Amino acid sequence: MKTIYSPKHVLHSGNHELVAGEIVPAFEMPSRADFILDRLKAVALGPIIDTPAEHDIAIAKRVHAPDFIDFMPTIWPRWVELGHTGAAIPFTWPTRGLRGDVPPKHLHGLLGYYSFDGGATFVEGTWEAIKSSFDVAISAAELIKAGETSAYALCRPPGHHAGSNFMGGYCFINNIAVAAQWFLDQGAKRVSILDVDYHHGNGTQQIFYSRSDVQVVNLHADPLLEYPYFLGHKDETGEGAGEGFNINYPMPFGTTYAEWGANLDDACAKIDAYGPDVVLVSLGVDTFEKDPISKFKLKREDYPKIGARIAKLNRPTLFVQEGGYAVEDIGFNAVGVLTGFAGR
Ligand code: 6XA
Ligand code: ZN
Repeated sequence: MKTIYSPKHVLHSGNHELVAGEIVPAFEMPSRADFILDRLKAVALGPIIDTPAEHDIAIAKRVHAPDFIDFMPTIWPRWVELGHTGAAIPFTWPTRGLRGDVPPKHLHGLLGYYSFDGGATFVEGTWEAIKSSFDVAISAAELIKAGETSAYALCRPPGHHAGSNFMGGYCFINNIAVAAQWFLDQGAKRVSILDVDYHHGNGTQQIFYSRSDVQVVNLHADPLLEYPYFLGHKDETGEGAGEGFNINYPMPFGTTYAEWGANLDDACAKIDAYGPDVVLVSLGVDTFEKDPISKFKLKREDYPKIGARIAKLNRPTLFVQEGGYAVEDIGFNAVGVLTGFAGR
């Protein structure tokens, strides 16, 4: 299996986040990609291409609002113009009782208008890293189009929390949603997205919620207990033409592979029934027992089983990196899924 990666991800670094009242270095940090790369090399999964082709950002506008995409590269220059030196971070959101339909003119207001939380923060190189992550996803999709049966997009920053017109939760462009749309635009009729990250992929769900050409299947921590809190319940099954094409498996804290794997089996049966031309996997490994921000109990030896189960779908498969913050273990877990898929 080939990997696509961009060294430019490192331009998105030094970010902080607010956790339980304390400002701490963001868990989503560059070393995550380094540990994954090290492990990819150690197991010799396949060639690692670190020069993804540049793609037209118009591709991202097929699932994101053009004004949202155009806003992102302006954030850092405008932040600096205001005299700010720290990272750009949203802090006021148009929630219930406020006008969410009028974009403010001031940058601080716009940051809130285009986000759902304060978890997507900008430093000088953030836009370049976002663009490179998008390029990685599309370049990996091109490998599948060219006949590879699988590929791994080592994306950073991740994407599954980003919706059609909002960022949040470390995510800016929804890499997997953009890739799904790209496959359809290239002639695919049906695409399945299987999101195995610990957190519900609210952005991916929102983007495709009323569509039948992309099936979205999410395994995640119950939003009654866990971030992103406001989406990911079982009764969210899609709407209109999309009715029945969104499937959620919320699970309690402490979930082990016995329950999680049973839900994966069920999810895979639903994907089989849908019959997609290609399967896209939002590969988060923050389900790991030692993940610092999560509360599932998957073990290192469980990750190859995930890959092996997905391989049984026997369809072209694109893996797109999402979360996972136990950095010393992230390589074993993420690459474990890929080696399991490859039958070893
Ligand atoms: C915010 C938690 C963000 C979780 C991001 C993530 N306190 N998503 O891993 O998959
Ligand atoms: Zn996550």
